[in-house]
Amino acid sequence: MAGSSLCSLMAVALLACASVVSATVHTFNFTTGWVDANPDGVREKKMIGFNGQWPVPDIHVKKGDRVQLYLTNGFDDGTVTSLHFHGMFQKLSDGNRNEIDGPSMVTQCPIVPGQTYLYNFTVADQVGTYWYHAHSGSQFGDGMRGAFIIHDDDEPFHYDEEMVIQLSDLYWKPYYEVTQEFMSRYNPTGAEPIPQNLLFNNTLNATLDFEPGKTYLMRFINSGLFVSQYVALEEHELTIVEVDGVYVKPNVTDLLYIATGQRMSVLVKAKEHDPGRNFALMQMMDEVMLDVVPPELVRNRTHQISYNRNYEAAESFIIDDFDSAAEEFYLAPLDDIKLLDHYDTQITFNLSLNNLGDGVNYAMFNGITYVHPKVPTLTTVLTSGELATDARIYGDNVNAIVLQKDEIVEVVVNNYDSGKHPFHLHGHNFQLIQKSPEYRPEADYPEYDQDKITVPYNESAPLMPFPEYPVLRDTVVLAPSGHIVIRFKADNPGVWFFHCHLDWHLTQGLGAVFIEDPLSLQESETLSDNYKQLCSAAEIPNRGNAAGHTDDWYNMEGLPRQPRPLPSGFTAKGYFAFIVSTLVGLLGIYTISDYGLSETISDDQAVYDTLKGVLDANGISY
Ligand SMILES: *[C@@H]1O[C@H](CO)[C@@H](O)[C@H](O)[C@H]1NC(C)=O
Ligand SMILES: *[C@@H]1O[C@H](CO)[C@@H](O)[C@H](O)[C@H]1NC(C)=O
Ligand SMILES: *[C@@H]1O[C@H](CO)[C@@H](O)[C@H](O)[C@H]1NC(C)=O
Ligand SMILES: *[C@@H]1O[C@H](CO)[C@@H](O)[C@H](O)[C@H]1NC(C)=O
Ligand SMILES: *[C@@H]1O[C@H](CO)[C@@H](O)[C@H](O)[C@H]1NC(C)=O
Ligand SMILES: *[C@@H]1O[C@H](CO)[C@@H](O)[C@H](O)[C@H]1NC(C)=O
Ligand SMILES: *[C@@H]1O[C@H](CO)[C@@H](O)[C@H](O)[C@H]1NC(C)=O
Ligand SMILES: *[C@@H]1O[C@H](CO)[C@@H](O)[C@H](O)[C@H]1NC(C)=O
Ligand SMILES: [Cu+2]
Repeated sequence: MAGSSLCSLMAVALLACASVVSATVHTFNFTTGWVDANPDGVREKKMIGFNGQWPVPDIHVKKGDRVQLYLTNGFDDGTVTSLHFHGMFQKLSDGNRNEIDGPSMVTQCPIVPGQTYLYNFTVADQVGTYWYHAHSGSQFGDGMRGAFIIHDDDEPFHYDEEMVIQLSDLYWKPYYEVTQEFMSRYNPTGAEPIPQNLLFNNTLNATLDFEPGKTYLMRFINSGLFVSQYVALEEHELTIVEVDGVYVKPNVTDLLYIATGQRMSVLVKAKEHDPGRNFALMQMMDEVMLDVVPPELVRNRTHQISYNRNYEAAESFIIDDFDSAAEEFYLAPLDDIKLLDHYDTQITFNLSLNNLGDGVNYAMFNGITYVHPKVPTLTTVLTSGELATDARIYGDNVNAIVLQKDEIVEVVVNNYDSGKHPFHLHGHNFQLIQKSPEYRPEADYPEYDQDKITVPYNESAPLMPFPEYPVLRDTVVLAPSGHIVIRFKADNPGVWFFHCHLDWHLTQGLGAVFIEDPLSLQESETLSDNYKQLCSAAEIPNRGNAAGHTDDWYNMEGLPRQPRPLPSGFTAKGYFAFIVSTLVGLLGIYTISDYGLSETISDDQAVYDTLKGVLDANGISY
C-alpha cells in the first residue's frame, strides 16, 4: 500500500520506485523443538517452537518475493515433521516445485531428526492472508503454525494499520497423546477430543488498541485443530474484503464464522472521536461441533478493543442469532470471476465415519480411508514414466485420482455424517457452486438413521441457482448431512491433497490425492537431491509404486491398508451397541471417584474412561 502511493507521489524518484518494486528474498533458518510454554496462563505445556522460541514468527512478504525456509528437525524425541504453506498454489509455471508443498508422504518424505529441508518458492501472483503450518501428525495444534501474509502494492481498499490474528484451540496434552486416545477402540464413536481452551493470537486475553478515526484491517486466521470460531465486535461493523487470499465485494456484517484453515479479513472503522470507553471483541467456539460440552469449558472469550488503556474493561455481550453470521457462499470475488460453466469430469465423494475391524472409528470417502503409502505419491509420479497416468500404481488406499491437463473438475462431497467438515484443497482455490444447509434428525438416538437424513447433491435439481460469480476460496465448510459442490481448472500440474482440515478427521483418514497432469509434472520436475536425501534418511525408497515396488508397478504387496471391515452382520451401530451393553455390564465395578485421579492408564482405567465417554456422548445418566 505504502509502496504504490510512494511511487505515484514521487514519480521523479524512479530509482526509489524500482527498488520498492523489485523482489526480495526472505531467508529463514528454523530448527524445530519442544519449548516450555503456558499459552493460556492456566497450564504449563510444551509447544513446538523454532530455534527455541514459541510462538513461531509470522512471515510478511510482498507479492513477487521469494521465500527460502530451511527447516531442520531438532526434535530430540524422534518426532518427524514437515511444513505446508496453506493456500499457496506452488505453481510450476511460476518456477515453483511440487516437492515443497509439505504434506508428509504426499509430496515429500517426513523430515527425520537431524535432517534439513529447504522450502524455496516465489509468491508470483498471490496476495492476502495465508498461514504456514506443520503437515505431519497434528503438530500445528501444538503451535507449529504462523501467519503468512503477502502484501500487495495495489490493494483495492485503504486502511491505516493491519492486525494479524490467529484463532486457535488449545489442548493441554501433547498432540500425540491426544491422538492416541482418540484413535482407539475405547473411543468407538470417534468423538473428537475436546480442547481445553480457545486462544487468540496464541494467548488467552488480548487488548487491541484503537485510535479514533483510524481504519484497521483485521486479518483473522483459524489456525486451530478443531473448532470453528465466531468473532464479533461490540458496536463496530465488520466489512469483509478478503477470504482465503481472494478480494471480495465488500460485505458488511456483525458476525464472522471462520473454520479451521479459513481466513477472513475485515475492515473496521474506529469511532471518529474518543468514545470514552472500551469495547468487547467476542471470540466464540462453535460448540455445536462438540460431542460433549464439559461444563467447565469456557466457550466464549472476551477481548478488549481499547481506546485508552486506562478505561475499564468492556463486558462480554451476547449474540442473539449465530445464523446471522456472514455466509461464505455469497462472498463474490471483487474481480467478477465468472462461474466455470461446465465440468469435464465429476468426482463424487460420499463421506462417512465408520468403525473398522480394529474397533477404531475411521473417516472415509466411498468406504476408503486415506492411509499413507510406502513412498510419497510424488515419488511414484516422478519415477513411473508413462504409467504415471494410471491411478492403480498409487495404491487403493489413498483415494488417488488422476486429472487431465486443463480439464474442469467438479468435486461433489455428500456428507453421510452429522458433523461439520472444513474441506481444503492444496494447489488451487476453487469455486463453491453449491453449499447445502445442514440437515438434522427429527428425533435423536435410537431412531437415528444417517442414510435417511443425508441430502446428497442431485444434479438434476440443485438446491440453489449456480452463482454467476461464485466465492473462490481454498477451504469450505461441508454442513452436517448436506453437500458441497466445487469446481476448479486442472491447470497446475502436481500432486495435491484434498482433505478435511479438521485435523482429527484427517487423522481418521478423511483425504484424497489429486494427481494433476502427471506427464507435464514429469517434464519440469525431477526429485531434487534434498528430497532424495530426506527419503534416504527416513529409509524410504526413492523410486517405486505406492508399495515401493519397481519390478512390477502393479504389485501392491506390502502396501499399508486400512483395517478389515467389521465381521459381517456387525454394523457400526451394532458394534456400538455391543460396546455399550458390555460396558454397562461392567458399570458396577468402578467408582466415579477413581476417574481421572490416577496417572497410570491401566486397561481397566481405559475401559472406565470409554464407558464414561460413551455414556456422556449419548446423554445417558449414571
Ligand atoms: C542454519 O543454522 C544452523 C545452526 O545455527 C547452521 O549450522 C546452518 O549453517 C544454518 N544454515 C543456513 C543455510 O544458514
Ligand atoms: C483472562 O481473563 C479472564 C476473564 O477476565 C481472567 O479471569 C483471567 O485471569 C485472565 N487470564 C490471563 C492469563 O490473563
Ligand atoms: C531457490 O530457487 C531459486 C529458483 O530456482 C534458485 O535460484 C535459488 O538458488 C534457490 N535457493 C537456494 C538456497 O537453493
Ligand atoms: C499476533 O501475534 C503476532 C506475533 O506472533 C504479532 O506480530 C501480531 O502483531 C499479533 N497481533 C496482534 C493483533 O497483536
Ligand atoms: C457464549 O455466547 C453465546 C452468544 O452470545 C451465548 O448464547 C452463550 O450463552 C455463551 N456461552 C457461555 C458458556 O457463556
Ligand atoms: C453479503 O452477504 C449476504 C449474505 O451473507 C448476501 O446476501 C449479499 O448478497 C452479500 N452482498 C455482497 C455485496 O456481496
Ligand atoms: C454415493 O451414495 C449414493 C447413495 O447411496 C449412491 O447412489 C452413489 O453411487 C454413491 N457414490 C459413490 C461414488 O459411491
Ligand atoms: C433428482 O431430481 C430430479 C428432478 O427434480 C428428480 O426427478 C429425481 O427423483 C431426483 N433424484 C433423487 C435421487 O432424488
Ligand atoms: Cu472433517
